[in-house]
Amino acid sequence: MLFNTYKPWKFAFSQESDNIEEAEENNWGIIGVPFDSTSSYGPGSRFGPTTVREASYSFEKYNINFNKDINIVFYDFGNTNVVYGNCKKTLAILEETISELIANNIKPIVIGGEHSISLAPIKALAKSTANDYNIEDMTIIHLDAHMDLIAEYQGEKCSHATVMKRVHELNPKEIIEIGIRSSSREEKEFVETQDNIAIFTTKDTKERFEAIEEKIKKIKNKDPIYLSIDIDVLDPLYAPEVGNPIPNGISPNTIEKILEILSKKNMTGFDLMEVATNRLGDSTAVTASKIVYDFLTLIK
Ligand SMILES: [Mn+2]
Repeated sequence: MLFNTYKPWKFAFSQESDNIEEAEENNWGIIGVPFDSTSSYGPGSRFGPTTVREASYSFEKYNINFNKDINIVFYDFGNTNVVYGNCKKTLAILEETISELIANNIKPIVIGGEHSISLAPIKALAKSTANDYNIEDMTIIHLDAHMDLIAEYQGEKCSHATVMKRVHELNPKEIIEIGIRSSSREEKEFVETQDNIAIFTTKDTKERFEAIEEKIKKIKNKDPIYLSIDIDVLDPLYAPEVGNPIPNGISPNTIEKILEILSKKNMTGFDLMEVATNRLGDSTAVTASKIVYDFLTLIK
């Protein structure tokens, strides 16, 4: 690349080359998924990968909040093809792409797109033989206003509202949901019958954060963790442009604290979903981009 030029379709500070054959192993790779076909309220998360990446160019190499430079080697491999209107086909394409990443020893960071697509990277990690673990060892940390644990939504199994139910069917060690403040009775009753789903409400994040900290710290250091963030976990004041905004959410400060705890753990994958704006510089896109930037600053 020439001096004084930049590529706003690639995340800032990512490597120049995105040739997977030349990529260094044990690093992270960004994949965007511009899919929003099952969105039930606010559409537009197909623009998330573009607006989140573009917003990354307003951050410094030095991250003052953590007194750290962003010095990790990571790649931005662009967006996957999607099949609009077809959740299953889109997930199949993404799973194949993520499997290729994992086979090259690169851990996925997926930028959505709607939340249904989280299933594909988790499935790919679960199936991979390149890993020295299986899904029964994996904890999913899920930050969201919603549980996403409904069996079917509008008759569809493949939906943004059902994604954690599908993940749960893969039999992970545990799903820890944080920031919850919206649930159907069906979901709440389902959770009560399961011993590998822990729910921390938005109120819990404010009144007993130490319980969340303790819960995450209890995960063995060698055990893999996948982090899935639906940006609607934040209060709509910070992130108004989301598929399903719910008032009285958490603050970016809480996410910073959770990222700091997680950075000391064995992170195996990360996704950030549901940024639904097509406006460059929109506060939701900037806030989401900052979360990806903080993750990359903190992660080993
Ligand atoms: Mn949600």
